[in-house]
Amino acid sequence: MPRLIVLMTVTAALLSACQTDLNVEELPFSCTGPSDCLSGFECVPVGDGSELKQCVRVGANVDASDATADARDVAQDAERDTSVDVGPDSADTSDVTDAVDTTDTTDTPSDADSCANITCSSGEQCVDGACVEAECTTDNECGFREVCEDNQCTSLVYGSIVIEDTTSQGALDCKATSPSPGADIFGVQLFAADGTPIAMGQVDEANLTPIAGNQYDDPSVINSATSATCTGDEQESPEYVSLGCNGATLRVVFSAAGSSIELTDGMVVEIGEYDSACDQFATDESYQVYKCTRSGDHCIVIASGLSGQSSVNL
Ligand SMILES: [Ca+2]
Repeated sequence: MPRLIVLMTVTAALLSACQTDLNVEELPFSCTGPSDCLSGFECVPVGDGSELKQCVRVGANVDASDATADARDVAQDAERDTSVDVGPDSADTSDVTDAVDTTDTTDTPSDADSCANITCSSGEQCVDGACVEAECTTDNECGFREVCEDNQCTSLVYGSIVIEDTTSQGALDCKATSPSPGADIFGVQLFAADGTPIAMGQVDEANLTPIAGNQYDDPSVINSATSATCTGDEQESPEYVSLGCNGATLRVVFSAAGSSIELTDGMVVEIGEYDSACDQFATDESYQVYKCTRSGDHCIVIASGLSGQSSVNL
């Protein structure tokens, strides 16, 4: 007896749920003949070449693409029908009520993953189970500061900067005996447009040019910097990274409260370079700065030909 009560309770719950959510207009019911469908509906092939049929409103214009997309739903519904009777049932007055409810004329996608099993041809993308012309297939088809992602033009969101050393190989600073070849970066700091400090930069990626004589080849020293302005301490105990000339790169990100900071127009990045900021020595080293996405996949040059301490507008 307890088992029967449980069964009845589950069945009642299932039927209740079905009656609440069911909308006959939107659910494709499988059928084998006219007698399987409600009054006002007819049993027609789904249109994808299979033997599956479904009940549709008499005279309804069956969309071939919808029929293709819904073929899987028909199969799923058929499977569902074997466990819970949600098909047309003249004894079920709530279903009949839903069947004649024509107020809902919206074409709701039957499945959130309606594109999961659909492969579109080149130049097309799947939207709600149908292949349509893609908005883009390459970045070149998108606007300024946009990229093509998932066939849609998306605005770039910047979240890192790259400092690239552009010191020529023939520069005095790049000789093998130089203890600090290339630009010598001790801190990178982000400021708001009004000059308010926002965050110190942290090294996310470094590709230094290896030079045997480089005594300052640890990029992580930047992560301990508290300012991008020379305070004098650097002279007593120089803590900077020498990039190593000609193409070496350092990518820096900024974060606050554990979240990456988006770099927006108007912000300013201060780049602390040791030789000019702290020593006041003339230097023949140079670098340029890029603004990049957080991952570094997309970058644009925002300042070039820099030497020594620099303020760069983002
Ligand atoms: Ca140097």
